[in-house]
Amino acid sequence: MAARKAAEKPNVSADDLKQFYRDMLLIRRFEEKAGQLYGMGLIGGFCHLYIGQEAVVVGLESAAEEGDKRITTYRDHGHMLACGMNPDGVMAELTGREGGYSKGKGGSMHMFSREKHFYGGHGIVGANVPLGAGLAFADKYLENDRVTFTYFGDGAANQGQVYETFNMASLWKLPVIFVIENNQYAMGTSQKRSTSTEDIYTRGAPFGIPGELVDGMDVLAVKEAGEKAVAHCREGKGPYILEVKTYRYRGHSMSDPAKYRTREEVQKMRDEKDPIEHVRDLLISGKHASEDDLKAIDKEIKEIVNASAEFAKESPEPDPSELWTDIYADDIPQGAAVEEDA
Ligand SMILES: Cc1ncc(C[n+]2csc(CCOP(=O)(O)OP(=O)(O)O)c2C)c(N)n1
Ligand SMILES: [Mg+2]
Repeated sequence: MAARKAAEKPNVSADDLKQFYRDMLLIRRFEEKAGQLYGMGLIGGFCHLYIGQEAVVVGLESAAEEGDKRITTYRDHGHMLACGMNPDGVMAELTGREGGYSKGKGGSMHMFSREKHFYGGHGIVGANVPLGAGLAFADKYLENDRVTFTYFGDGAANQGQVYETFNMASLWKLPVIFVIENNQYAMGTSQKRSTSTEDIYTRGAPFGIPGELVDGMDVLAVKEAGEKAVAHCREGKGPYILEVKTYRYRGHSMSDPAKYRTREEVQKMRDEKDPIEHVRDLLISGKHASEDDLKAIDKEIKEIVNASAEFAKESPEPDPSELWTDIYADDIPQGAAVEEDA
């Protein structure tokens, strides 16, 4: 893993640092609560937690502007919270309730928010990558300067459709940032076992797409790289690849025997590279916050997360008649989108 270059010289204000701490902690506590509700049988189906990877999405969201888009995989709760979606609606969707973002019909992997330009939540590995380029194509067509963040994993990076997408995105100079969240495992398969090259970010080179390796446990390094990639896209120079090296602390999904790595490996990462502890250290050592300030933030986050769990438990299950809704679009979405975005 790359050294924490940016740590010595924070490129942000004290308020920004506190916001990063808050945003990452919200994801961590939310995911811990989701894990608990899963254990209690309140969440069914698949559930992939983002614990350990928080700095990736929080750093990149800090480089985004209003109107920019994001699309990701099934490991998606962190992306939703980081772009400002309501924790109540996300938790209620996890528990399959009416108050959820997909009215309880989508679950963990299938939530969307047009308001926050969050385009899912996709269960098929690699399949969101061409969709992300499609979102960027729309923005190019509409001649605005928006950028699409398209997130996928190290495992997904071995899929053929990723390279078809690289080709077209480069040919048409689409404003898309391909964010490879390299957490070093694809389900139970390590990168070493499955991937021919160590540096995945170089794989855009044959298509003329610049790429960069980023320390994904350092939110400041991620922010810096994100800003560079965003500027590249907004200037009309086409796509950019960020391989963000990170680590997930929990299993691939809730049903993972985790036989492919040792407890010591996970513990070492937690002890030495934790992204939230990193920002906590910067805040305390730089005297930007006291222990009491951070305790107050912890308390506030805990309340938000507890409230989301209460909301999720109290929200009713969807009415069976909902089975027949939201299957086909009622209007012509292309027409509506053009009008709205013009
Ligand atoms: C096309 C396809 N093949 C296989 C699967 C099963 N599957 C789900 S997640 C996953 C591993 C993907 O790993 P990676 O891209 O590194 O993402 P991570 O889970 O580490 O975030 C696999 C093989 C799937 N969902 N879709
Ligand atoms: Mg992975």
